[in-house]
Amino acid sequence: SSITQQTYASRAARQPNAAARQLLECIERKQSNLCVSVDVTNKRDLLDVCDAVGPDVCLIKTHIDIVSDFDMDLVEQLTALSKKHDFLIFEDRKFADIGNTVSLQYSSGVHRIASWSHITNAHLVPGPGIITGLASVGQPLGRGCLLLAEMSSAGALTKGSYTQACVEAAKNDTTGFVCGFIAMSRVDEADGQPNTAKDLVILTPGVGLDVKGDAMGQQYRTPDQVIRESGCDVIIVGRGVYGSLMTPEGKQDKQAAIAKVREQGRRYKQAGWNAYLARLPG
Ligand code: S5P
Repeated sequence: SSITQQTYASRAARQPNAAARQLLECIERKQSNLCVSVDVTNKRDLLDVCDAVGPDVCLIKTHIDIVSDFDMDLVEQLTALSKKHDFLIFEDRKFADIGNTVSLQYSSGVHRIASWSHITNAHLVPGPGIITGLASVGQPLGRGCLLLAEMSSAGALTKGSYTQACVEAAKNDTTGFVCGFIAMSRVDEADGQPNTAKDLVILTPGVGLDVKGDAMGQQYRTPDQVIRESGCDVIIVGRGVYGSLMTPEGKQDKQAAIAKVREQGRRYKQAGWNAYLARLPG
């Protein structure tokens, strides 16, 4: 049957990739298909948001290169929070170079992403060598990689035969490292046929309940549109959750802002889970 008819638990049981299996198990355990994208530029805010929403998420997504005061202590504290609250970590690095270069970017530099991030992602623009390069680092560590098959922003070029090439690359991947996609729809079943071959998880950004987009091309849909109507697996929410921290009032009264962040986290968690329950067969 279609992946959209199956429970997260049954999919976890047959998931070969360790990171994706842990993610599906965590989703089931916490009844949360919410990933919060914490796109803030200092350590304190990043850790405070993670601590606030931690109980309500399966996954925290980072852009580690925007953190001005980054150091390895941040990674240690983030890892401690992931254990305290039971969530996985997804560094949204969007690798996009030849295999040899991405293997170095993934393992080394100041960020040493592979050492702490359970999941990362890559563009297929350079061809399948990017998977070989990243897998040489990540697969021995039990990490997982998502291919950016579709993007949320207006005018994105990730469509048609490019999207299909990403799907083929994921289905044909022999490293075991590719475990799914960033996509806006159930791309692995785009031909209308159930994907019975290989379970692939679909994580979807561009999710908001209150606004339709931003001034730079971002486009939002609701958790129900993403999970129930489009058959995706995880909602990724950034400003919809942490936004109150960025306002002048939020900067003045951080405690009140963090309380609002926690509240939004609960709201999106509930919306995402309700949409999942609504898509399962009666
Ligand atoms: O197509 C995409 C892919 C990604 S990973 N569109 C996106 O918006 N993202 C990321 O999701 C983006 O980099 C940002 O970190 C997050 C969306 O943030 P929001 O504040 O718009 O919810």
